[in-house]
Amino acid sequence: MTKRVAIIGAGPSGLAQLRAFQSAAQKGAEIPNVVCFEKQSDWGGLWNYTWRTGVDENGEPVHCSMYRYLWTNGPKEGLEFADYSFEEHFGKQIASYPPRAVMVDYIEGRVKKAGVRDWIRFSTVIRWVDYDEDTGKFTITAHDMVEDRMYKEVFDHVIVASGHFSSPNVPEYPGFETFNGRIVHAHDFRDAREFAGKDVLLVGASYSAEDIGSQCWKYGAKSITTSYRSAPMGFDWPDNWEEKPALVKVDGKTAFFKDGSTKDVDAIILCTGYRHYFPFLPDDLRLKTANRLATADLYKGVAYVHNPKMFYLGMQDQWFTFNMFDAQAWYVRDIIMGRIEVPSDKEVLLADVAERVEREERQDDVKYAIVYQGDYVKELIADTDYPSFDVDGACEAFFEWKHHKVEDIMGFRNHSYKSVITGTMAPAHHTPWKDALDDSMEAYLQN
Ligand code: FAD
Ligand code: NA0
Repeated sequence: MTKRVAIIGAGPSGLAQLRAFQSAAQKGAEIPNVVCFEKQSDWGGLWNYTWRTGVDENGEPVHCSMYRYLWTNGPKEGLEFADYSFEEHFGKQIASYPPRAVMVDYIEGRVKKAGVRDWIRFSTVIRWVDYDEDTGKFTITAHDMVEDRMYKEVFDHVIVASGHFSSPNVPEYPGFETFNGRIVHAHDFRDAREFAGKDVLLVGASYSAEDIGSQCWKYGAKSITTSYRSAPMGFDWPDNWEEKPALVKVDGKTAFFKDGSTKDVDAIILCTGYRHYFPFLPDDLRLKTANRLATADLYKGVAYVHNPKMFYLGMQDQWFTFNMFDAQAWYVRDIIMGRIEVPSDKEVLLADVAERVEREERQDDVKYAIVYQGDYVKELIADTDYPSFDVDGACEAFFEWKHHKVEDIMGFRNHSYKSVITGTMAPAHHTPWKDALDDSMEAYLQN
């Protein structure tokens, strides 16, 4: 009997999985019956922008953590699909840091070409997944929000591709209850113009703090203060941007920091990261991991060691994104289709995880981390027919990107890099990032 495979989520990871199966079918293989469940009414995952915050039109938590005017924070040359280049999609090479709308168009282009949209049940929330030891099968409970109908279906495999940058980690500080301004988590940040003319405090010292602070700066905030718990970001910030150590408390509009200094602020944006959150999974199937390169409990970073019929995509902290999701999706496809064997001895699976953890912890260095994840991508694609590409070249683009950020944090997006898929150099964008206020696809493609 044909196997049945459930994919939870139609973001970049879930779509990679659909494309992986479709590409095998295109080459003449008999593929399983694949059903993808997506709670939003459209595909794209985090890249599917909505103005909504809190709950969506169905009363479900809003998935989107992206915001207006978001441009990719790393060069597109690090994430390009090996089977679908930017040049194939746009008919020309484009600049290296596209805004969100351009990225959505690119993500969609590949799956439209593959013709997999009708494999997806949109506006359908997975409420629960159970595994039956006797039958060796999973039962999923889905909620069709259009028909308002709950139903169960049985599958041989479940692939969780529900993302892990959607459920916010929201700390509380003394004085928040009586703060005289807006407090919002990065997940609910939408439009930097809201903060024009304001003194803004961002708590956190990672990508969200850096980029949301930069957006607020670009769109006219009066001042930016970022507060770090472990270490400052340390860039050469503009004059009206200051880095402070950990926030201790607020009183009225005044924020107090660990070094005894204070700052009066109008708004606080918590850029304090996200949690791996799977409310639809019981204890025995639920991944519990920190946001790191070597996730807990995933053999080869994808197969759940406590039940290797179940898979997770994209659960790692991410330097590589779309091409890593592809590498994972092709690998998972080949396990499911019997082309790759998962060892039956659980000790072997656990040893694989332990080795990855140990290797990740060997060095605490950005270059090391990039190469580590690049090696992981290489490791997976070596065993499948995913088109091999110059992963070392992609790592080089990341190294240059890091260097360009140190040189000029508000100017790094003006640089261009060479595609590792087509070998062509990206053109310089027509307008420096700090002056480019229009983030539409039409404006971006005018080069
Ligand atoms: P997601 O994109 O999160 O997609 C998961 C999907 O699962 C969603 O569509 C969701 O609706 C669905 N889902 C969740 N729960 C259920 C359920 N119970 N039932 C049914 N469906 C469900 N990466 C880059 O490469 N470049 C960038 O510039 C970049 N910018 C980012 C900016 C922000 C603010 C954030 C938060 C992340 C950014 N990322 C970026 C990283 C991002 O994680 C990946 O690009 C990518 O979106 C991950 O894809 P995914 O499919 O794994 O997860
Ligand atoms: P992210 O920055 O949202 O990126 C997610 C940060 O929060 C760390 O600095 C951490 O400090 C701090 N933090 C956590 N809990 C805290 C607490 N209780 N008090 C104070 N500080 C706290 O999250 P993380 O996890 O990187 O950092 C959390 C993803 O979103 C990334 O993959 C990023 O690439 C993506 N992103 C992309 C873009 C663009 O492309 C923009 C934003 C985000 P510590 O001490 O733990 O280091 C444009």
